Amino acid sequence: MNIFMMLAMLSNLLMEEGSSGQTIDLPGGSKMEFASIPPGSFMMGSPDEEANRDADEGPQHQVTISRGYYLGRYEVTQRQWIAVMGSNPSVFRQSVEGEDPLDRPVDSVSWQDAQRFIERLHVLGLGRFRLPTEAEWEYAARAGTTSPYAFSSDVHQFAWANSRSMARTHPVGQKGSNAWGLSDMHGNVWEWCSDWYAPYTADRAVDPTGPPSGKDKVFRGGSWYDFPYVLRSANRHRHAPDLGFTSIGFRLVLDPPIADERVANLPGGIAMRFVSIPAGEFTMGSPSTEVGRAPDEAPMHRVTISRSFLIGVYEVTQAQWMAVMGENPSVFFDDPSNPVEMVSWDDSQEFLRRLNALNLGGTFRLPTEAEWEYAARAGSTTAFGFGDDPEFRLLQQHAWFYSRAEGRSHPVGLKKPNAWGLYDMHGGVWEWCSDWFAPFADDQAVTDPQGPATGTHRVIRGGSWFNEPEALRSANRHRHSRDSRQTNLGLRVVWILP
Ligand SMILES: [Ca+2]
Ligand SMILES: [Ca+2]
Repeated sequence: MNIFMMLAMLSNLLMEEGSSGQTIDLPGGSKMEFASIPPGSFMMGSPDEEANRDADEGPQHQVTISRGYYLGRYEVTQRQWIAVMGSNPSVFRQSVEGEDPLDRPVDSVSWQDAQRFIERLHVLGLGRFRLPTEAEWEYAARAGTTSPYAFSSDVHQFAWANSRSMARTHPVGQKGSNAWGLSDMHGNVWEWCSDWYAPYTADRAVDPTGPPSGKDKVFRGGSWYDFPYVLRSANRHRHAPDLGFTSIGFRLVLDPPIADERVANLPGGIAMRFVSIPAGEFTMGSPSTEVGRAPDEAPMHRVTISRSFLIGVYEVTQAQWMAVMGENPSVFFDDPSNPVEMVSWDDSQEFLRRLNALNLGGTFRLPTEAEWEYAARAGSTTAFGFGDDPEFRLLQQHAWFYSRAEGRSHPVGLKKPNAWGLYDMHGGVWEWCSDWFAPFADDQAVTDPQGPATGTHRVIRGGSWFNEPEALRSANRHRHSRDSRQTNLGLRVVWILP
């Protein structure tokens, strides 16, 4: 092989390396690097014969990770935490020659603190971030291995652990990386996962997310404080979500952007923008601990949305309603970008009938209640798409609601979108769903639920400019008779393409 062939091969390798990750620029010039993790299957947990194994690492069971994701190459550092949050909760800030303390992982952050960090990243509009599920974490830590660690050499060669850590954390990445380009999955600091802790079952699982509620959150990987065997890929640990420790930090998942946007061109040059929502699974309803939660949001149950769909980026505006219907019934009619209101559920059906008659391809309809909540959550399990916000401090950045809306509706899209690019899912105007209202039946998992066949009221969702913050939560349910017209009630459209 000549030198040019070697250079060509090397540049190919570099290009593959470059294209297999993502880099996010944080405020103040620091960066956060992510490695691309492929979909696949693995055996989660440890075999009975693994040395120093804990009973809760079994039974081993097959887990499929159905979609690729990006996982932080490193634990979140103190520098990154400061860039986003403006403060540093870490204990290990001492100066050591040849080391920048800010390159060490942030420590002493609770699971809830990690959520606040994620919320802040969302507010900054830097992408769709979350903690890894426990399954995603172990899958990535193993990087294809089935051995106790992702490495075969001495533990201290590849991880900061107990006797050689000098009783502190170290700058991330000093011990190299596993086969998938991830550093310090073993040791340095433990890493919070999104799951509530629960014992395993032997069942095969696809994209498990843990139980819908619990007492303790999972963290993984062992730390500077722990004996080497604690750092094993399968080892599980847990704590209450409001506690921080000097041995626990976290790393983040970056989900791929949802870039698939479609435009329906209405008469008169009026556009209606839609974004593609992926098929998937989520937990519908809210936990009893959620601030403002109502009894009809229970029981929580798993819902599968079996096929992707397009949903309006915005509530239907008055301009769009007029383009299709030729008239504007709204009370707040001073701006055509305001959401249409004073439209009943029956009116919305006539709007959709005429919209479908334009033959723009596919079918337009209202979202089901399940599709609506799935889209509002945008992957979140918190009270709002952007986080729990129990004191409603962040809500005004995302939504129009009572006490912040000056007693009226406002143009769509002025607040921040959720992680899937949807505006005003919280607040603005309530949005009609296709379902008749009924209590949730039970906690059994369901696929593409449509609501009952008959009823007296249609579901509305999301709260409005006239409601208190509690009503704007993703799980909150409300209803009106199908002929009811309100100044704070409109709609958003789903588009199903063949
Ligand atoms: Ca670690
Ligand atoms: Ca709304």
